[in-house]
Amino acid sequence: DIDRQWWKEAVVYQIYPRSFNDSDGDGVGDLQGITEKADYLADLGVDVVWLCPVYESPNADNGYDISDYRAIMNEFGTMADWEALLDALHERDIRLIMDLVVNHTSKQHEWFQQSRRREDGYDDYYHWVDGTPSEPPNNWKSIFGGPAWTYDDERGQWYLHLFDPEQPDLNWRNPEVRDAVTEAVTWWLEKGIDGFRLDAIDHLSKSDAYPDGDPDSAIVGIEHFSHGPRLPEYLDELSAAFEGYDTMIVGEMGGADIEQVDDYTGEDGVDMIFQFDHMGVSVGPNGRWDPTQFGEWELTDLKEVISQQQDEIDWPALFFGNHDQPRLVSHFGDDETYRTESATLIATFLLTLRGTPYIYQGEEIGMTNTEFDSLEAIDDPMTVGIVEDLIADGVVDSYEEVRDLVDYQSRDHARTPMQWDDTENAGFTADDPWFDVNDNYDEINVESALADTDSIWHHYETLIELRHSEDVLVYGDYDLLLPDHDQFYAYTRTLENETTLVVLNWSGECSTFDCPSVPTADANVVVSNYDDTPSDPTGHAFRPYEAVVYQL
Ligand code: TEU
Repeated sequence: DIDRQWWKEAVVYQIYPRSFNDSDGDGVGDLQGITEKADYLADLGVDVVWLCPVYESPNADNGYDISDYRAIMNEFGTMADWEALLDALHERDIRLIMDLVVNHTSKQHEWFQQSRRREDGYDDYYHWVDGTPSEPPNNWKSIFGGPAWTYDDERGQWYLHLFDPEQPDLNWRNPEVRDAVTEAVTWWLEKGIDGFRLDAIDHLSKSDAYPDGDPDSAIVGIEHFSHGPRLPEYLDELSAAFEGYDTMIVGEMGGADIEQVDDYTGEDGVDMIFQFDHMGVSVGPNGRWDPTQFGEWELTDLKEVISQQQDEIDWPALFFGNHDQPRLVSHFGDDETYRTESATLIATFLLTLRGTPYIYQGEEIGMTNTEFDSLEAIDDPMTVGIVEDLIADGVVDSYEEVRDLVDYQSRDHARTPMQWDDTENAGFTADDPWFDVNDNYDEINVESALADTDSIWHHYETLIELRHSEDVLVYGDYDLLLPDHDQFYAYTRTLENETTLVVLNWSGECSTFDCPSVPTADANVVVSNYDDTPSDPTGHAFRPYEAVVYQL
């Protein structure tokens, strides 16, 4: 009675092409660079690649501002290069899902150009509102800082952009917009891809009018541009385009509550959703960019959120990092003394929870956050926009005062080039990289990880293999143990008569495990990040970040 789906049994690997591998020495990662690493991905054992946007784009937001949905960005190569990549992956039984950004386009997209000129058929493609150039239509803020509205002199109206001014929001109320999106989706499916990651889809539907938002909210207006009234209808319509194709569709919803997720999945929706509550345990009530409150988190809070996701979401999308987040070992582990131990602990967690796991490039070698000593060193429009707001609003006086927050939170941490070896530029490029390589590449790199059988990389490989061979890890029920313990995160996964126990000592201190409700006398160690873990966890003094999978 298991509802088997290939995308439930899959492990996904996310690639940020700009920073993955540069094949032609221009300092920018590219499609041929990924193809060169197809064997690398197959060796790691992943089943699906999620490719961040590779479409034509002026790169105001590194490809999340698309100017042509059916063309490849010049810097990344040609359509033939893309086809070669698809073939190389398929030959190795790796599927490919594309990132689809349809909440907004680039300002350079011809739809926007036609719309600002009020050309026939395109007049109503974006959110245009009358008003004087000095006063935006309402108080909504962009998720990237600053107002969510920009006045367009050419058309003489304001347009809405929930992200950068270069990313105008499409008007999904217009059925022609929805048809145009469906056409682009179908075009890619016909080219043989295996699905999509749908960007920022919680924002597709906006409130009917454009009323002011609560001025005290961390993102002013969010209640009017997240989970709008017509979102289920739009997703239902979009999902019709996937019918008849064997796809996996994962939607990103930065603002969805756990309770909302299942409303958008299933027959009339997508297969699964990235829900973000667990990423928020380390920030205060004012959200991610409050310079007075960040970085402290409690294991008991993480347990509560993850357990709620495990218990309430039909099929969770599992992730602890992506291209918008700090590096997972810096965020949830110890990126200094116990980097290897804590990175392997998080890997054990990711790959033994119920749901589909997503690995972000570099996690498999324990890549860490970097440091940004000035605003000029930052590429990410979100970090720049937010810091500028904090300074303009007088919350801080200078970059120096917000630097710790940036060093903790910037999206740029995830975007430093992949560290392949210890040669100059980490083997990422022969030229100057578009973005600085993290200084620690001489120590943290793929080449040395592959050579060391105890490395983080080999731990991922082992865990992926285990997940592929054990249904219980994919489909088994999740039951939390010791909910109030502040060092151990422990749980069982159970399927019919099989039980797996996972014990994670999520701390730099030793602690003795004792959980009378679980019979451990006949336990066996299946995987551990220490090589001499005894078979019975009860009474064992777990060492810093010791992470063990047992068969009971
Ligand atoms: O991110 C969307 C995003 O920023 C939201 O999740 C946001 O945090 C949330 O809705 C606020 O409640 C995606 C991409 O992953 C990111 O790289 C892009 O910059 C962004 O969309 C715009 O395309």
